[in-house]
Amino acid sequence: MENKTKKILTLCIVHNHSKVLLGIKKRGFGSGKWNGFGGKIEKGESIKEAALRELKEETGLVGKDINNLGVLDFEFLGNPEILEVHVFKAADLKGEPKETEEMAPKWFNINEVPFDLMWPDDKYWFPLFLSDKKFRGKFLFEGQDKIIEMDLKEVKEI
Ligand code: 6U4
Repeated sequence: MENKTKKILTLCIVHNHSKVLLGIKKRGFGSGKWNGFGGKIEKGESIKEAALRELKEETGLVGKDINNLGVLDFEFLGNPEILEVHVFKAADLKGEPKETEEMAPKWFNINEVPFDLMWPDDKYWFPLFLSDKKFRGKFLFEGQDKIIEMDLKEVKEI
């Protein structure tokens, strides 16, 4: 892990009872995949502020009590950068999301989450996320579709 730089990213998923809000990413890293909403931290922002800003930019929805449930490290073979993704839940958030330049949003029933069209790590941590468990994980990828090593655990505190 030495000599690796870390890039902090946010990921926020709206969870209203039996539904989650995902967006299909129209451009950039992970395009073509269904995912939560998020991105990079801007200067002077906390991670939570960045998560709220990205949620608003990408869906138009204004959250307030988002909960940090997970931290996931992603490493890619041949790439010295580690992505540290902070996963947040926005629960019971009212309003209809709008499509933006980056994402097209859609509500999914929690029994019909499209794992085959998502980042391959999502199927592992989503059950913890849906049941409000806190988690930490590390995933080593080859390309963007294959996990070579993983370690995921439920934790008491993030
Ligand atoms: P911009 O600046 O918009 O071009 P872009 O390269 O599109 O940036 P960005 O900022 O949207 O990337 O951030 C990538 C998003 O993808 C973040 O919300 C984190 C999320 N993400 C990255 N790897 C992931 C993974 N393995 N599983 C997952 N989400 C991931 O569920």
